[in-house]
Amino acid sequence: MITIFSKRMSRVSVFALLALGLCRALLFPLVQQTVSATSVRPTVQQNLDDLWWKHAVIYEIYPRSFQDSNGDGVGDLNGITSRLDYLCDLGIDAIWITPMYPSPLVDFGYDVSDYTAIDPLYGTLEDFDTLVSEAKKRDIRVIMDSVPNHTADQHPWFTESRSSRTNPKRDWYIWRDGKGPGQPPNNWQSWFGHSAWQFDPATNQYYYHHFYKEQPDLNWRNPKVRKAMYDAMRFWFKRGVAGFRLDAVSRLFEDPNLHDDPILAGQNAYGDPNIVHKYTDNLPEVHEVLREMRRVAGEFPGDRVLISEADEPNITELTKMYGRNDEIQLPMDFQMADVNKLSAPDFRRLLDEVENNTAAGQPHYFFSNHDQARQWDRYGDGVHNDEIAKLMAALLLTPRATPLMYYGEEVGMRTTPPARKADVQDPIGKIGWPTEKGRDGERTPMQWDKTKNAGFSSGERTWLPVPPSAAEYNVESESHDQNSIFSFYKKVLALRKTEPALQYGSYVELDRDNPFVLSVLRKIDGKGDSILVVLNMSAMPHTIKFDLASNGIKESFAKPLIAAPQLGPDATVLAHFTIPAFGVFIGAVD
Ligand SMILES: [Ca+2]
Ligand SMILES: [Ca+2]
Repeated sequence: MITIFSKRMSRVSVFALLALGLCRALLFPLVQQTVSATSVRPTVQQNLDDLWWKHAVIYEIYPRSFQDSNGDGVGDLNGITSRLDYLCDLGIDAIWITPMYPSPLVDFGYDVSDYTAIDPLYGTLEDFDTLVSEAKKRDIRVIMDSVPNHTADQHPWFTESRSSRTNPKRDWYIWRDGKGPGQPPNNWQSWFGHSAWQFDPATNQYYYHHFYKEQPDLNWRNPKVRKAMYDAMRFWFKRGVAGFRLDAVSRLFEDPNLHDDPILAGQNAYGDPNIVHKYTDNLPEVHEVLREMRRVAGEFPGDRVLISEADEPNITELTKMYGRNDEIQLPMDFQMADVNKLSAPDFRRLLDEVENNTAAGQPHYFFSNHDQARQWDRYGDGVHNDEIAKLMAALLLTPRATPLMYYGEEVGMRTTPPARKADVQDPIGKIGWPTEKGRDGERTPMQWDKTKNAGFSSGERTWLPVPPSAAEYNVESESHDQNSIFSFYKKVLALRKTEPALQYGSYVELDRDNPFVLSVLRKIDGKGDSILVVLNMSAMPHTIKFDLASNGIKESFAKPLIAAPQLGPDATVLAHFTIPAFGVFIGAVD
């Protein structure tokens, strides 16, 4: 059960109103009547705008799967626009939409053939402009994906580049001679298997591709390439996008001397020798480009944000992404995402590391995305998955960080891989079946309601099947159930907006040696209550002795704000605080 104490939730402070912002003010005109929004917005609004990405909740939308507006079975821009009220009501501040550019769809949009257009499958530029302006009315920002490492092989730049060795765009890509007949220039491997070099008979040279052969890498050492890509970013900034999520940025540069990568023991899933991508990943030149991209973002008002996808292996590498506050504001933290087990010590250590990163950068956490199996089953134990889904929601939404949700996690969507090879859409799954079933399982249509295709599409067929779990796990059904995963997300997201400590408060880890329970205090000195978060990551109840006097807490018990399951009045006494199996407690302490 989830408990929210209505007395506290009905408290309307000036701060809460400001934090609620336009989005929710639109939904609750009564609140506007209580305190005039215009009379209180200016001073603090300035502050909030300066730091919008530090207190925002970002929501990733996989556009093929969110909402289909025209019955062709594929999600589209107008579909997203039609669901903005839903996102607003949920409490989302920004949406990141994965690529919608024209694309041959070899890698479902991560092979771009035009950086300044919308693929007709998803709509038109006018539809995009409508989405941005409608989102703005609800105080929701729109973040685009940027795919700078490579283009599609159908991009006109590559068509030109491959046409002759003397073409002006030849040097926009990485072309090299082979070592000899049938021998690629070196041993570099593609992320998706086999040699990273593709022979092109027209000019008798090889081109480099870190990903599929249909995704030739751009040559970021060429200033003309940089200018073209930065101009593409400017094109979208001018249309009002709030920032970019930069795909695969650590792969922007390769060793110009083509050193072979070191070989390791064993083979990978594609049957190739294991190697370290030493000479094609994380070269120092990457940071020069990130600084340039940040300057491009800085040409526009409104504190545009850069988010990076970079699978950084440790905190040192992750910290480099921030630069000196002149590179990425929000580097996605893959270490947190990929703990892959419920472990209080592991999460405590990682949260602590990022919290104390030497760049003082803002942490950016997520658990699921379009490349990762969904958290419902990845962290679930097969029995208590719904309880654990709420635990993971609290773990995502209560630390001092900018959280990134993935569409559908709020209703407990699970990974549903294709049952037959014939149904596989993701090329990885086609190559690797049945060992590797690809990423279709985490990209299935959004589960809105119990109607046809779960409300995703009126078409006869959807591009991926709607999972059977949609009958039970969907927005409509769960919104009528106070104990649902969806209701839990809504309550925690709402609490973030009303409790300053959850948005801006410091982050203090408590009971640090506990092997099962993660306990955290969020606190702003002299401003509102402190918030105690207790997450039991084990299947057994645990009793904890909290002594918070040194943290300036005078009361001897915590007042529950959200708890799942509900706790009895004795349970929240700080001296012997009892948290049930997989229990979540979020409470106020003074
Ligand atoms: Ca459609
Ligand atoms: Ca590259």
